[in-house]
Amino acid sequence: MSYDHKSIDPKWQKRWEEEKTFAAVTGQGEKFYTLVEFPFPSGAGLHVGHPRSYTALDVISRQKRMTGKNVLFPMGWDAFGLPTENYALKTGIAPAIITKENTDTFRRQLKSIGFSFDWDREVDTTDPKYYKWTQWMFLEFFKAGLAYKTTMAINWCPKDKIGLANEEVVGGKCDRCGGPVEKREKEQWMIAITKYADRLLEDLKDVDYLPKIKKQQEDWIGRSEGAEIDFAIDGSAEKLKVFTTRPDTLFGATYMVIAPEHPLVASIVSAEQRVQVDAYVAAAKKKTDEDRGDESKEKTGVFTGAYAVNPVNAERIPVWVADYVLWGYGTGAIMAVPGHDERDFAFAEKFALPIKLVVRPESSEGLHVDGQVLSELNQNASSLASGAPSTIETTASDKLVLYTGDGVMTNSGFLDGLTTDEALKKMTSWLEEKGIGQKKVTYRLRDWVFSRQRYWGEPIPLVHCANGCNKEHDGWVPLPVSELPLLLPEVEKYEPTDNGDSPLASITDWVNTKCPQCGGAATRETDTMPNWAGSSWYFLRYADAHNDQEFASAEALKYWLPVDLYNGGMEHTVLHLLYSRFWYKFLYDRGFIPKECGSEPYARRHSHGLIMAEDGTKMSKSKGNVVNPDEIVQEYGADTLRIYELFMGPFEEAVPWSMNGVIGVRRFLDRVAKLSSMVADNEDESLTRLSHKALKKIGDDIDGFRFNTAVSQMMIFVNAVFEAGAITKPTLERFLHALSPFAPHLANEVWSKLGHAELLDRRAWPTVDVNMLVDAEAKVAVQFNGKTRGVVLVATGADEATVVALAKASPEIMKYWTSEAKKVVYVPNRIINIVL
Ligand code: ANZ
Repeated sequence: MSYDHKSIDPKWQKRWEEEKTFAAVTGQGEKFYTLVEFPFPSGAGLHVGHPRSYTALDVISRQKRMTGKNVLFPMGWDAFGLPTENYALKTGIAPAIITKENTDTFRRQLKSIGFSFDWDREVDTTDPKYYKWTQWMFLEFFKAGLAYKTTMAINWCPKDKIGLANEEVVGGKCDRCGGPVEKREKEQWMIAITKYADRLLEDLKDVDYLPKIKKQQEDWIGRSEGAEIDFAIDGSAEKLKVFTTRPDTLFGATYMVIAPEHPLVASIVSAEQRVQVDAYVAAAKKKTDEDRGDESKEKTGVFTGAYAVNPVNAERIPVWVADYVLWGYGTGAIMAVPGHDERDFAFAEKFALPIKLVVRPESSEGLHVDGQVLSELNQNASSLASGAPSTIETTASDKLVLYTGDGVMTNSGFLDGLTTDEALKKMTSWLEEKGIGQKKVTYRLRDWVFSRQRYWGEPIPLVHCANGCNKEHDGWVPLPVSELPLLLPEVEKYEPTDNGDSPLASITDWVNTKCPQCGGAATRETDTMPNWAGSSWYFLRYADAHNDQEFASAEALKYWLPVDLYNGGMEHTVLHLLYSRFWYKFLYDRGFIPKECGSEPYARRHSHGLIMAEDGTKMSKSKGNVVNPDEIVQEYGADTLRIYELFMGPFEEAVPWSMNGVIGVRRFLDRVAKLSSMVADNEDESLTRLSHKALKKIGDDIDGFRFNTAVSQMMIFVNAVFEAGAITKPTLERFLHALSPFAPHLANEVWSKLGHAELLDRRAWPTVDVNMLVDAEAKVAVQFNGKTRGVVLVATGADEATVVALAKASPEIMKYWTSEAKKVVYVPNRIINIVL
């Protein structure tokens, strides 16, 4: 058979579609829910990166079906988003029209690759039938008190007069016009995800995520235990509150730093320092948090002219403003301990502030330092405090100045001699007793900024009542559920307004409405939701995609949730994963997700590596090095693309595209197509064995995400068939089963050539004959006193006596058998050692 993919591919795709081969039926048998991140349907069409994840989970889904599982493997569109809106801005074409065109293209492309999606469950976040529920969920957040409005700084491009999402700010510049981006204060809807911080952290123990993914979630939540301490300001009634993870080092605090945005800056600054401080604060406003947190940049700062009083020793210490302290973390102010903190150390060195040592490495005697002892100290330090970064550095005068590890307290009054751990506890209780501080847990995680001043998002279904209904919510009144979905009105222009409000704000007859509570005048909220909203719950909708009474029925959720396996890019393992876990937990708490589903949405999360261009750089439109999957499918066939994407390298690693690799895979499939003409009544027994071994390995490799080695096992098998020259029908059929999740079109075609009318996809995964996994013959090394002197060929599992007899029959071996055996050690099928 020659491999004519142009007729084979559509033939089987049509059959799958007609027979609804991959429809998942709720409630039938044992379920398995495989999920891939649904794409944003961009104008560029499908990228070869998409099929990497989709093919992998398609293979798993197809194989699970063959093992009897009822598999849900759905697809949909994350279709709200900036690229579509920006295109609409440029062309004036409505985003809904652009989206329709783009999703049609994506659907056609995905179908041409033969993915076993259940297309009847397709979802689209921009479909009013879908976003009705996104809006409904927002109102649940609102009713639960988790959605609130506050003034926040947004990224503002003064040239385009447009609010920018964080993704649109690249290196402090507007991604659209390249001009500088400023911060602008605006009222924003927020969602209180921080209320769930502890649970989002703790429940990670119940899920099976790649360790690096768990770590990213943990780091993003960033739980820190420490204390808040109040410092008096000399000559002022104001108090300066700091957050520290090291209250034990309080005796070593030699200056304070407050963030430029801190409200105390204005009130404590001295007359002499005011001009300098104001200029510094203005400059800091222009920097991004990333720039400010960048450890490699030189520290900057200004003295405020004010002094704080250290509560443990009443020392007056200067208060500085510096942008390495971030507003929005802790209290936005720190006590600086340059002897034990790297950033404080760098700052103190630059501004010649005093550095005081209050912790010394536990094991070093006599800490009077000279160059000699210091080098030993350095060694001690790095071997101290397992895992903790520890450094000891010197100034030009060779004075010990920076030590970041744990140790023993010194120069610290009532803490002297205690270990770091003991001192932490003692200092914290001392502060609590005196009423100047307390234990405090801080998180890096911030509440979720949920407003966008953009058009192409879900409208927020709230109105502001002019009569002041709903006082406890500042006059914000939710629309009744019967008025959902609140449709996105059509506009003429997609530009935000001059003051940064969304384009919806200029549609007065939409904005002006009636209060659902009192019937009086009211105005609609004109902000829309972020892209993250619709993607926070799409996996729930797949369970029951056409339900118009609920977002999904309890019955469907109970059956399908949690997702058994979720795969996506590492770029989404922080925000999307965190938002959707939070969203799910919230719905779960409100009783909208049955208890049986568990409190985590994804039982297992995996991730794939990026596909790079042939030269190892990122594929990008501007560089013209993007590979179009359509071309591969047309020229080499869908199965070539599928197998190539899995064969190109280990699934988790970034790998460059290679056209030679594609051609190599096509050649392999050409050989597969010829197998049906090699069928004979007999075959070499080793080929039968190899087919079982291959089946076993391919099954194991699928489970372990080692798709590339599964493919190479198939190649080994096909080569062996060509070498043998003949294959029996049962052996070929066994191989076709194992091939079918990877190359379903060709596998079905060859299968049908063997006379089968039934789809291969409906067949059971074959059982491995374990007896076939061992070779019929084994080579046993014959050793005398541990030295190998020869080899005998035995039937697998032969006993010691047989091996000894065979050895004795060999004159070559008998040359070394020079005396009576004292002892014989036999490892079946491998070694016999004769001790003389
Ligand atoms: C004194 C101290 C001494 C500190 C020492 C560290 C080491 P994590 O672990 O990341 O939570 N800090 C507190 N608020 C800050 C802010 N808004 N901007 C920048 N830095 C801030 O870090 C907590 C530590 O980071 C705190 O503990 C504080 O410095 C600093 F030997 O206080 B530490």
